[in-house]
Amino acid sequence: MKVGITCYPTYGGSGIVATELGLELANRGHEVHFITYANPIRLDPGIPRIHYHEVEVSSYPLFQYPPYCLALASRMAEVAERYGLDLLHVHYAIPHSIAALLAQQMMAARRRLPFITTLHGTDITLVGTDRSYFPITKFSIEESNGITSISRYLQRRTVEVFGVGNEIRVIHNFVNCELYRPAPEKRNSQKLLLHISNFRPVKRILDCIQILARVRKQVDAKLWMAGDGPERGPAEHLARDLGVGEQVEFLGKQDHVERLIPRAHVLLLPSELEAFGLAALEAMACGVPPVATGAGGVPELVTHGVDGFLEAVGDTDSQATRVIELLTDDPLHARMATAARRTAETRFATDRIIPQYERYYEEVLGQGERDGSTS
Ligand code: GMT
Repeated sequence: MKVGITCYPTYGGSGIVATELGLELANRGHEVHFITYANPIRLDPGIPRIHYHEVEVSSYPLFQYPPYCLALASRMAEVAERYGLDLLHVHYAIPHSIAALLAQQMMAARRRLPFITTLHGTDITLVGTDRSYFPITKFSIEESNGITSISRYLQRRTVEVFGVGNEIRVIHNFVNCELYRPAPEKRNSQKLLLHISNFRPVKRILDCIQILARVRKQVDAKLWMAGDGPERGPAEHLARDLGVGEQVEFLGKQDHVERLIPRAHVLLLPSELEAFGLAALEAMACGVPPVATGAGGVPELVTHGVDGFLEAVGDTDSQATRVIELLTDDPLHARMATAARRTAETRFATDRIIPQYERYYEEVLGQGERDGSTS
């Protein structure tokens, strides 16, 4: 198949999932065209069957807001026509889904160009519910030829919030278990906690600092904070206030988290809400047990007490207690690390999930052949 993929190419789970999906599809012989405003992170140049088409948004003094959605739609239609794309697959509904709908309509006189929207999280739970975006998000879901959601939680929320009637297929996120693998010999000698995110308020990164401060009352541990975003300043400030400034290292944005994760003993994911929690899955694949909150879709991934721990949002005391258990009880840590790796391999490895996308693409393409429609 020839697939056009659009996502946010910056740091963030939805862009990472889209990029890794494209790489896996190309690996399996499909032709993949990324249509985005920048080269997606984690996409190295020169990979066979992968193409990248930049969306250029020209500015004009009249435009207070350059119309990115229109430039994207034009580029999608142009690439679809030139390379004979079979379908478009957009990640994160806003505004990618609407751009795909416009591209489809631009192509309609010539041929059918179906599009699939994958919902990732805040496109539904936060941004999509904002009054200014609600009607267009609902419309874009209803008009998509296929909709997937990265967890059952998000599927349920989408129906509750938007009252949409079309099928939403759950295809969980995945991890490349060859790339993300345990490396106990690389584990840091001092106990190491790790957090990876875009440091937005929903990630509650200040809780990571609180947890470290409590843990350090019993265990000599340090914390690596990978990523960047609006909460970094407050987190640095809090670390100094709690007297753990020296034990928290802010690493900035990291391109190769698969090299970082195996060095840690525990992953912290204290989020207010996660539709899935990709960082937890990446850690589990590396045999690093997550201590997370049971918010949103995380319980579909982490089984409390088996391959990680789930505690209430904001309950940093309980989260710190779980971290201490893992850092001080080696057999427990080893058991959970093995179980976490097994969960990643048996339920979320690429060879389990990518075929679900392939089958879904075929279904969506087949729908058009059956009813001979142009959309
Ligand atoms: O929704 C967001 O704010 C961002 C999005 C992203 O691009 O990082 O994250 C969502 O998608 C990830 C990949 O599917 C999920 O692992 C995250 O749980 C989800 N974030 C939230 O639901 C907050």
